[in-house]
Amino acid sequence: TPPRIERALLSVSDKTGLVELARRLAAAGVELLSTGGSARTLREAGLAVVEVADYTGFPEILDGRVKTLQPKIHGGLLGRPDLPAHRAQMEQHGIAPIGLLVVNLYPFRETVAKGADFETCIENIDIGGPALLRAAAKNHAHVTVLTDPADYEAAAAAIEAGGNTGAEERKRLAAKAYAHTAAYDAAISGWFAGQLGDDFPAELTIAGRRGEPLRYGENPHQAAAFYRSGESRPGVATARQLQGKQLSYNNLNDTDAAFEAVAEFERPAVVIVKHANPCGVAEADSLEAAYGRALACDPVSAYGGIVALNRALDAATAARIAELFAEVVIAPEVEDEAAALLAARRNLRVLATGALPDPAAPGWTFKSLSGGFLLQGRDNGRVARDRLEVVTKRAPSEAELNDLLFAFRVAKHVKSNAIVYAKEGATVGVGAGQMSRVDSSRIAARKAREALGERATEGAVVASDAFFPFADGLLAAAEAGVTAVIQPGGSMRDSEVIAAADDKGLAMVFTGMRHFRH
Ligand code: 93A
Repeated sequence: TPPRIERALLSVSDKTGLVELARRLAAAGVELLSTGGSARTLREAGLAVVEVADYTGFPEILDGRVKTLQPKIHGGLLGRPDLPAHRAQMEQHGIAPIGLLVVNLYPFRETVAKGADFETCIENIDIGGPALLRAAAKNHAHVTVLTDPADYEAAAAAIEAGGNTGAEERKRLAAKAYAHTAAYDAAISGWFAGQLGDDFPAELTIAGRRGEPLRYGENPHQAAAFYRSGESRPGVATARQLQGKQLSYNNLNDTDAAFEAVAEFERPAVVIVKHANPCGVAEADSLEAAYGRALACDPVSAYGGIVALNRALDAATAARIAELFAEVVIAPEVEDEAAALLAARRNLRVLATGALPDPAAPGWTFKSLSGGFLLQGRDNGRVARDRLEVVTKRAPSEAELNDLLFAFRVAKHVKSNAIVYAKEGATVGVGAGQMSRVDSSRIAARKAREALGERATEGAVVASDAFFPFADGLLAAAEAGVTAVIQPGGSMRDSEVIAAADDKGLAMVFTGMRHFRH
């Protein structure tokens, strides 16, 4: 450990915990150097502070754009007291070592989030702060760098006890400082690209902050962590866990899929997800009724599933959910009586988000590949009733149309190839993730018969996430008894498929929009 810290430089925009830290440093005999606003805060708290401008003999100029960009400051942070040549040069130029740096940066992200104009955002790009952080972090063998008020307490305690922090701790703080400046620059470059209308800049950094710890990944031999992107939208990454075991990687993945899906519906709705696919979806006049019908679609798969609701979870629905073995329940709110009912299921994870995500919101999703990642706009497409094209001789009835739109919304959230049978606002069969569309059709029909009886798909409608490349998938649905079909259209063989639909007396509409999900 290097000798006692004699001098600290404090220059922060977020002044949380500043005065308390400075007080402890001063009491431990550390001299305080500081910039304009930070110095004022410290002086108002009765602390003795040396202004950087007084120390360097050079005033803050250019509206504060040049405050700490001075050799006496950077020399004090970068000089190595273990090298005689460094010590000699520092002495020659009147540079005193600065053993502790406390910096957090101009609130660039917060300024952008507030919707500030271009000039204001530019003014909130911190230049001197990152330079200080990078200098101190490079010289972490001799300098402690604090970027986060959460680290103040431990540093103050170490300085009080022994005059300095430990070498390992300084290394950890240095890594944190570089992560901080990297994320800061990523935010600036991302914002700049957006200003230029360039969604795909030549270099892209994705920044995240580690969130809840995860025991392991998809499988126990895979390590995993959750990172928050800092995206702030209602209902997105706002979940509070009210009870239950720690969430796993698979829980988070499935719960995200379930909550995004349930947010698609206006009426009270329930989505039950298993392995990232809905195995039952229903909307009804009450959550309880929707839950019953969602569960009935595939109660075998629902075991160990995720239940997502688009309304406050009420006691009646909670009582029904308590009968099932579910992994997670997620809802915008959880009524007290419902929470009390679920408390008996001690392992069940219950999440309240405060809001629903907006399915139409823009945004990005990415997927990792060997050697890189794919970035795309999120699938915020929604098919409007008045944009459907009726392609068969028979047009769908009003009731069929409601079910068609419902089924297509569900299909958007089912892995391709997705085939969804629905009747009266509930799925009756879901075929997911097959390599051939006709297999998805057959699987969905078979599962419907098993769960709901021979006649389950009779009078139902069917949705396909992408066009039927051949008539076979549609014929399988017709065989199962469906009366109406919704699909994007656009196949080379559309006319064959339409002829087959007409032949079976089906009504079919084209959406012109595909919902692949892989
Ligand atoms: O405008 S700067 O890029 N130029 C500088 O030389 C400089 N030095 C520190 N911004 C600079 N800072 C930043 O000022 C710090 O990173 C901190 O965010 C802020 C603290 O200013 P004050 O103490 O006046 O509130």
